[in-house]
Amino acid sequence: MTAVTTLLTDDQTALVDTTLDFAREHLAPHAVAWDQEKHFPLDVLRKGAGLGLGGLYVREEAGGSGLTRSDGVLVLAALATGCPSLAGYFSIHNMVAWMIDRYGDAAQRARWLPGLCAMESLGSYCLTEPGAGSDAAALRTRAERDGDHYVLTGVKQFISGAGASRVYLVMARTGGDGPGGISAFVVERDDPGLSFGANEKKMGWNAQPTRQVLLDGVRIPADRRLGAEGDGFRIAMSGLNGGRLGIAACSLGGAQSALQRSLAHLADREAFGAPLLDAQALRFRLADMATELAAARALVGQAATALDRDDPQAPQLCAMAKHFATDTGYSVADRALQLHGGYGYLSEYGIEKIVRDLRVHQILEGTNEIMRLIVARGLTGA
Ligand code: FAD
Ligand code: 2MC
Repeated sequence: MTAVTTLLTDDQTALVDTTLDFAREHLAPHAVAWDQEKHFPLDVLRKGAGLGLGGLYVREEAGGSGLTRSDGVLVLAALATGCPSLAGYFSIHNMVAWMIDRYGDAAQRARWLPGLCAMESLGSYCLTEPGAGSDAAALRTRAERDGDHYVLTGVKQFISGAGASRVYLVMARTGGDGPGGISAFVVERDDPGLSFGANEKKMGWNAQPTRQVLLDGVRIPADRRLGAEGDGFRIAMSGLNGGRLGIAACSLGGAQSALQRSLAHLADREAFGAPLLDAQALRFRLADMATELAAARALVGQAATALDRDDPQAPQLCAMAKHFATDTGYSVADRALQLHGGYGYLSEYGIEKIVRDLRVHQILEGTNEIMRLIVARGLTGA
């Protein structure tokens, strides 16, 4: 069985193989050190951009790779076999680039997309606030219109890539309460009034920074608004549909790597006079892990197809896939740690890092409780 999926077209196989090579050569050998040193490897991101990883879903005429979501999830899963944390950042960056391509006008696309596709500029997605996480439509950052400008004031919490990124896609309130009062803006790192909190100390995802983004009267021209006033929440949510699939794919790749390491370890490790791989209880556990991953992969693929077809059920399917694949990924990685015995608990084996990295996938881009809420609303219509 291939590392990431089965039943691929020839083009998809080539895409996956190229990305697996990149992950094997440029991510995997350094993943443990990046985690320990909290190093965000900008040079490696740019190398990835050389393969088209900076604009996965951006149209080709704007410098992107023009991939479908079905192809994109394969790429992100392959990347995550090398480092789920860095793959997770690639996913977020690509969510921002896609939103600008999808909702930006020609001038906005020309201004930001070349740099984003080359990863000379990195992107950050700024929705969450200290007082508004799951209930994102309760956000309080304000964007006050002042002639040809907006003035943004507020605090964004837990922003991936913050400080390193140049392009900040910020959701802010231009109108009244609720989702309809929210608009989307691009703030640039050099805009006066923008600053960042400390790099948060985290359980995992240490190969990328997470900081507060502080907006203190940031004055930007009105042409930095993406879409119409009041469209910001819908734009933010439509970005998250694809983003959630990206995170789901990163769980698949991280867990696949943990499974493969377990196979190698059990084949190598002897106890009671035979390789551990001969123990039927452990073989059954490996079979369960592989089966559950295959089921998760199928659901992610189905949701990606729905998004590619603009199916009205795509948001629900993306939520199902995110919830199912990230729960499965974490559970598979945790079982892989157990199969490694004490060695699984040592940093140098890289397994405990995968467990820590995959844990947050159950929380970010909408917690798995919120994913259930979205699915249930789809079922009940309310
Ligand atoms: P809360 O909303 O306070 O939720 C607390 C608990 O209550 C959770 O278990 C939640 O599921 C549960 N809960 C809440 N409401 C309900 C309900 N109605 N029914 C059932 N259960 C409920 N955000 C960004 O905008 N950009 C980023 O780049 C970004 N990166 C992140 C990186 C990291 C490492 C982390 C940890 C977070 C990141 N986030 C980012 C924020 C992330 O999206 C939020 O943490 C997440 O959406 C949950 O919000 P919260 O932390 O405020 O939890
Ligand atoms: N796709 C498309 N449109 C959507 C959508 C989706 N997934 N979800 C909501 N909308 C639309 C919805 O159709 C409605 O549109 P209209 O006004 O045309 O009717 C509008 O958005 C408002 O939606 P709701 O009425 O459902 O809003 P509500 O406030 O009740 O609930 C909820 C929205 C809970 C689904 C949303 O707040 C949510 O997803 N919360 C989780 C927050 C989250 O995912 N944060 C992630 C931050 S990013 C991150 O973590 C990173 C690591 C980058």
